[in-house]
Amino acid sequence: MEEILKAIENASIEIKKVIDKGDTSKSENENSTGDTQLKLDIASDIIIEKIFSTIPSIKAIVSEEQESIVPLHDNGEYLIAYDPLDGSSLVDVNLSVGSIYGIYKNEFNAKNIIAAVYVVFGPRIEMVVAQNNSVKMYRLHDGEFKFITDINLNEKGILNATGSTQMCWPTHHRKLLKEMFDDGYYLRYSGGMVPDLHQILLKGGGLFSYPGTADKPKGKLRQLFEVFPFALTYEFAGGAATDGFKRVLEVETTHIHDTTPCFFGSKDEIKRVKEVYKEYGK
Ligand code: P6P
Repeated sequence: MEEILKAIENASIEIKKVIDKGDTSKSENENSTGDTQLKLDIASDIIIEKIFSTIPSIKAIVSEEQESIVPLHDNGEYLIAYDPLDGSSLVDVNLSVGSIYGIYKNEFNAKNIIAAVYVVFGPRIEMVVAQNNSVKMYRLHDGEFKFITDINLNEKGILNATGSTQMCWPTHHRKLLKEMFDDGYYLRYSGGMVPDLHQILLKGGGLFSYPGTADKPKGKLRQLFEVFPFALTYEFAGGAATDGFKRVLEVETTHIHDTTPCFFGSKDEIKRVKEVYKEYGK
């Protein structure tokens, strides 16, 4: 694992240089989910794949930016699914973006995820590592990632990050969110999954939701390289993650680009989500 973490550190330093160069124009291509790829997405993906290909312990990788599984080393122990630069279109308006990595053993599915890493490219570059039931944050300083703090969520928080658009929310989802705002929660949503979830972790808790919606009944966020890594991180930080009904880490994967409705948060907020969704059925 250490060599994988080092590789992610090195890739992040290279990705930062690409972000600073600032070519945020669109490429001619679309990724497998139909998103138009920015040159930033492709450049970040190339950096990560190149570095991972030098690590014998990595058996195969899955990237948001590539259609299929990429085999690397037959005798490798780890499988890595990653989103090289999530929310990359936010670079255009100078908002924070991030990379997300799910580290799996044997198979790309929820029950086989063993660790997660995300990197936030914001005013500072911070890497968060979830493994062995702990969540640790490191910050890039003078070319080195230095340990800053362990991250733990409170039982209940005060932030509410509300994904998608109100017109697409199911009625019961709208009711849930309105009741939370009436209880004094603060809306904190940038449209970047990594900074939005990072903020809730660092500010002690709350709820991030991206439900099944009228336009995306199975949600928008991808299981292997967005949802499962953050679900593991939130659980290791003392919180929880659900699809509205069960642990998100019990969701079945049938295709490497599958999505799922997802809610991440402190235990109290996730309990509240499940109560509302149970009452309304779907
Ligand atoms: P919406 C960015 O495109 C992304 O994949 C995540 O980073 C983010 O949480 C979500 O989409 C935002 O989606 O529909 O709320 O704009």
